[in-house]
Amino acid sequence: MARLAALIFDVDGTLADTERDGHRVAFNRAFAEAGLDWRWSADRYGQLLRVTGGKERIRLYLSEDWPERLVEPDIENRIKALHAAKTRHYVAMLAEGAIPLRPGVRRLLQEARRAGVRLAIATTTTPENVTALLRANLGEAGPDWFEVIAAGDVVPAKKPAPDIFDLALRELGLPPAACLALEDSDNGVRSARAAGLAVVVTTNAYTVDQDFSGASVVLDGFGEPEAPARVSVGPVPSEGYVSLSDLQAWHRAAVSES
Ligand code: XBP
Ligand code: MG
Repeated sequence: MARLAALIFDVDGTLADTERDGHRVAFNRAFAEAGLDWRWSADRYGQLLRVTGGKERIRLYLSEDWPERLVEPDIENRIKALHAAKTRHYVAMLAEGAIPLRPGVRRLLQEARRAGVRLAIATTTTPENVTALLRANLGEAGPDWFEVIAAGDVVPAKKPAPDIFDLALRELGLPPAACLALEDSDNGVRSARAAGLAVVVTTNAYTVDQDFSGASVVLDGFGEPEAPARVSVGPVPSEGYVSLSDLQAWHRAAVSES
């Protein structure tokens, strides 16, 4: 039976609640800076989250709200420039400490490190966003906690395609049965499952009503001793909050079922 050798974390929505008060705000700042009167409300942003990737999200917005702009000859360069400005704003927000890790994340990462369970990241977001989030919350060496950081445009297709999890597995040198994915969204679950991984989901306000078919366990967060997690699919964590031993047990059950 495969032992749990590595945890592969999604970033946005899983490690931290980055979307509504992070990425969305940074997009709006980039739009305003470029003199555009585009503004994404929290609700509109929720609709646009159905595609992963910031450049892809701008394209989706244009196709729905400004279709005539999508056919302008230099539109791809404009999208790239807007996205680069958005990354600059987002990284600056992180450096100011605007976005904390979700409850239980730091505790679980520390537990895994102590137990020799390897850590990896598989995310759609831009690599500098990941390192900025980890530095702001775990200190300068935060990114080094993760042996593999698979992020952004380095693969041909973003989630829900399996490519980014496939890349993380290749770089870890592990088969999917030796790993567990931690995700927050339907696109993330589909991506991880297509890569052959068992998945545990921690939902957030944007994803709570999504279809997580294929996930082993769905909870509202990892929880902490003083703030237990609520489970909607699968077993209840043994202490009320998710510990490494729960993840190991859930991984064992998922692998033996498959
Ligand atoms: C999150 C995303 C990303 C971020 C924006 O995916 O969809 O697009 O919203 O990041 P995941 P960029 O949860 O899989 O990390 O603007 O840097 O693309
Ligand atoms: Mg996510």
